Amino acid sequence: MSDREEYDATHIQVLEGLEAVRKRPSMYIGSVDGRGLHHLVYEVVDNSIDEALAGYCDFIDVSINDDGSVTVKDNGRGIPVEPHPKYKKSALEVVMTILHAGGKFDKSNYKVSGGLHGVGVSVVNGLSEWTEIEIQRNGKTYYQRYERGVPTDDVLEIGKAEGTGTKCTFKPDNDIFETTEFKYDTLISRLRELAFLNTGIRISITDARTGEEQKDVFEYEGGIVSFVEYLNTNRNALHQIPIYFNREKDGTMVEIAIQYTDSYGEYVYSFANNINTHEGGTHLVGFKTALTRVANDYVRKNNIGKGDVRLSGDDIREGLTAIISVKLAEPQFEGQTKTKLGNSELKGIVDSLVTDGLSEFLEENPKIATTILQKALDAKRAREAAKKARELTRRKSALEVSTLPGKLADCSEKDPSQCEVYLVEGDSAGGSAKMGRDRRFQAILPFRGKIINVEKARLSKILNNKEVLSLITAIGTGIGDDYNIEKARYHKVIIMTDADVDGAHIRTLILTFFFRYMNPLIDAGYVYIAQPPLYLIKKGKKQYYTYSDRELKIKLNEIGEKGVSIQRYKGLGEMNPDQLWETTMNPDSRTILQVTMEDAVAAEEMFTVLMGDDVEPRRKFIQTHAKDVMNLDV
Ligand code: 0RA
Repeated sequence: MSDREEYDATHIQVLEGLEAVRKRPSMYIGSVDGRGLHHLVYEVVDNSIDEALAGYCDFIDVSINDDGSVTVKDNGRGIPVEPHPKYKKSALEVVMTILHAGGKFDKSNYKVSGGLHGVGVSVVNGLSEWTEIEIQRNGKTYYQRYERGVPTDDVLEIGKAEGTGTKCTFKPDNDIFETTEFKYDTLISRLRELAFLNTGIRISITDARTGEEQKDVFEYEGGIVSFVEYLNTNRNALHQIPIYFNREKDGTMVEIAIQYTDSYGEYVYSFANNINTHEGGTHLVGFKTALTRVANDYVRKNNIGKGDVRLSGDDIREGLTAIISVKLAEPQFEGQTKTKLGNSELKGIVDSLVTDGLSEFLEENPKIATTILQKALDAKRAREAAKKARELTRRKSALEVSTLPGKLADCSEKDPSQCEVYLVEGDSAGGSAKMGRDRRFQAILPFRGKIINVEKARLSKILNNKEVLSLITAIGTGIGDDYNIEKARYHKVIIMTDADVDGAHIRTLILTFFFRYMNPLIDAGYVYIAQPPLYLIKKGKKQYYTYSDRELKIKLNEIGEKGVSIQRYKGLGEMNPDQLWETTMNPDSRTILQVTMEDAVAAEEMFTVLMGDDVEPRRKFIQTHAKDVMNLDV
């Protein structure tokens, strides 16, 4: 082939590649909703993280700009701009326009990201209305712009440069995404997580949108030890400093940090190459196996408890907060959501690290060891007592009782996939919802007051709570180990609370309960949050509802502010049935937020910070996040 023909051939290949991305965006980024939108940012940031892990970058700056675009800037080596030997054009242009081209220049790069998101920055480019890249390299600044993935010009030299780095600004395409509004809080939790998982990188984020200005900087010298301390902010630790061990073997790095608290939950998170392995995998299995074995060995050797005690994995993990982070060259991601680590060698590596590290720790800290193991023994006794009580009474457990709660106004449709249940705070709102609903497929379960905080109690006590019980029977799936998602009576469980701090608190309590005991319900995508309007604007005969302060401002600008009256809804009870239906319940006009498991850590933060004993962190959190709490997107 002549150069010309070769150029044409690659040109066509480029267009076809990005055309495919635009035609089937979900194949590349999972979805075109808010989640997919945020993945664009993670994709670009991942490339900078790779550069940092290769040892060339220690600073990443993310900003949401006023025009809705996002900029990611790093101080790495800068994407090469020299001509690419195969494609006969700037390497930068190749990376930006050819699918899967990224990172192929430099095999020695220790690429750690690229499991879930690693589709390449060209995908981001293809799904953006426009993208602008600035590279600082060789003492010069280079620039290229693209529109829907297509370069508008060659790479241009636009000035001098002092250091090196890459700056990428992109504006997600409205034609592709259902929403193009970035959420600061969603970005924050992932960026904070990345800063915890990669010690020594400073990651800053700025929201430069009018009315939303804020900035945060994350840098954790303590790495995952800081991560565990952070997760336990609001819990009472049984030992002051988290236990930490790490090991490197054949290019695979394993790091573990653990800390016990007096809570009853288990908070173990595993990561592979910075990706949260929600579905677990070999590293997690290695961890759990070793933990249970070491604990039992210690109990036997030191004669803790009386007679022949055998702790189960659940016993020894009660009150445990842990991060397991592995970095490896060729991760195999398996499972339904590709978040299960499959590499078999990891089981042994993690097992032996935990065995050595934890045995040593327990031997050297007998006091802490006794405290931890006493707690495990308590857990075991509680479990056994609950089991005995069940067997003795031979009474069908409350969960199996088939009668539906009296407060439930059920729907007439029987096919669960068509059915919705609204969990409504307060009797008066419950009344409006009952009148306003479409009774064919919408059920209403009103509840009063605060439901029990499941973080603070064992299951047996939780089941004494009336509100929780009616929730369980209405949903129909059972809870915990006996969970059966097939029995779900509704495929949409919609939490509808007031748009104030109390409402947020109640919603968080319910979510905590779902998160801990009905996890598959969230996983199945059945849990939603209703979005009642915050304001009713009236101008002449026209009425408008707006759902956030930002939307209110925009609407007021649009309609002019003369002769306008604004009503702020304090509670659902202020709306009449028709209004409630129109704004919040009518499937044709409402917005409901699907609750996802994607960021269990963010949920965890929300739950612990809001639910903890300490009033001060909660007050602070609510003050700084009041509006996000109301717009919770777990
Ligand atoms: C490959 C080679 C080199 C740099 C990069 C990739 C690179 C990519 C990105 C993406 C975002 N920030 C980045 N920074 C660097 C450099 C090879 C060399 O200079 O020898």
